[in-house]
Formats: sequence, structure tokens, C-alpha cells
Amino acid sequence: MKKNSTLSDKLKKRLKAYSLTAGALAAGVTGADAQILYTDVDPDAEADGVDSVFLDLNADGIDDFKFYVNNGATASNAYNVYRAFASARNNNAIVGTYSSSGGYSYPYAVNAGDTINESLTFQNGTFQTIGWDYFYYTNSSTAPFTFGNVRWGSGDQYLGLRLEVDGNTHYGWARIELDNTGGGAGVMILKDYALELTPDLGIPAGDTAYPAPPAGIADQSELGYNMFATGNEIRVNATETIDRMTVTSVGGKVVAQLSDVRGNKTVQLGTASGVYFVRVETAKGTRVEKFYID
Ligand SMILES: [Ca+2]
Ligand SMILES: [Ca+2]
Repeated sequence: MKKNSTLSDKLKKRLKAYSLTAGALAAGVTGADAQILYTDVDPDAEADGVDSVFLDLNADGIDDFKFYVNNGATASNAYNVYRAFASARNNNAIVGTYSSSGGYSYPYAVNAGDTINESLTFQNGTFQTIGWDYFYYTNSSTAPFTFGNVRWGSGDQYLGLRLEVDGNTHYGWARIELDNTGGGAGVMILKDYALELTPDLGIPAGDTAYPAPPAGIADQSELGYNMFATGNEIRVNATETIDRMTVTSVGGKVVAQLSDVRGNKTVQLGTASGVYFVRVETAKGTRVEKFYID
């Protein structure tokens, strides 16, 4: 077993920081159910022969998937060998096939725009072969040996992901590339990923906001309030009445709900740390805020 890499720790810190400030969110504002939590990994994370990449799809501090690479060459040096693997941790799963003869799972590359939902076949398992390719050592063209469904050197590809959290099923995607341009030192690159927050609802591969946020969403001041999170609480100052304010977890669980909020108000959450959403409904319109709660 590989131990957790320093890259992973750095990535986690970066993703946690990222969730405070950014993300494309189209939650509830149109009345539709789709709510996508999108994260651009910046800079991209790379799994190589040393470092693994851990993906915490819903930013709750629990790694949900792991990606790792194992390169090599045949004994005769006739071929370079590039191997990229995925591990679906806990009860999570990846869209793919299973070979009963070898007992191996092979994730699929999902076409951009294809919906990832319960109609696809998912594989659990901590040892899944994404792509295992041989290239001629001398001229870097593909040798006639490949395993798995995703080819090295084929550019951006999407993996379909299924996450089990708080007893709910969520779907997501991750955009990866198997990059063999560095000679024998192939890297698997994790570029960005997204999670549909509404349980059981499918997500199109590559979509970052669906439905698209309507133009001209009012900002906080236009709706007459100011809101921020500190520690385990959310503080709001409302100069106009907030009809309803609903705090939900990434798993879709309502953790607090208040009515007729006006003036200064502190909402103590008493929940586990992670990303939470606050839906604010006023006479002038509705907004959804996203906060990282410690
Ligand atoms: Ca997680
Ligand atoms: Ca990126």
C-alpha cells in the first residue's frame, strides 16, 4: 500500500481553502433541483510513480477516491509500460466494467455531456485499472498490448463517480488525463471535478452548473442582508426581512431552518466541519450561499 502523499495533504488544504471562496453553484435559484458543487483543481494534481492523488468529492474531509500510477519497462526494454489505477473508497464507485474471469474492474471514459446516473454500471473496489498501455521503447508508438478502457495519450477524459454519503447516493465526475509525454515517467492528471448535491439526480459529464444560473442573480446587498461564516456559526445581518433561511449539508440534510430573520442573528450549527449551503428567501428574490464550516 502506498502511504498518503504530501501532495495529497497540500491538495486537501487547497481544496478546503477553495471551497471558502469559489465554485460554480446554481442551487435552487431557478426552482429546479440541480445543485452542482464544482471544483477546479488549480494547479492540477498529478499522480506519478511516487505520489497518489486523493479526491474528496464532497469536501467533508473524507477521501472518496484515490488515483495512482505505476510505470515501468519490460525486461528486454522493448516497451515502456504505463499503468493508471483508481481506488473507490468506502461505499463509493466508478462507472466501469468488471471482468469475472480476472476479477478486475475497468473504469470507462464517459463522453462529455453524457449523464452519469443510475442507468450506468458502477464498480466498487479499491483496485481498478483505468489504463494499462505498452509503448515501444524506441519510437513511442503504441504496442499491441492494452488493458482497461482509457488510453494513455488520449487527452482529457471523464470518469463517472458515485458517492454514498449520509445514506444518500450522489453522482459526480472527474476530468483526468493520462499523460505519457514525459518519456517513461507517465502521470495521471486530475484537472477538475463536480458533484450533484441533489441525491439520486444524474449529472452530465463535464457540466459545472446545471441549469445555468439565470442572469442577474441579486447579490446579498440587493436582497438586504449580509452573511458570513466563522468557526461553527453563520452570522447574518438583515436590513430587510428574510422570509426563510435554510442550512443544508452537502448530503442534502437540513441542519437549520429559520423564519422571519431581521437584524443581527447568529446561527450556531453544532455540525461536523464541511461545506454547507444556506438558501435565503426574501420578498425580493432567492440566493444560495456556500460556506465552509469548521
Ligand atoms: Ca468525501
Ligand atoms: Ca484544473
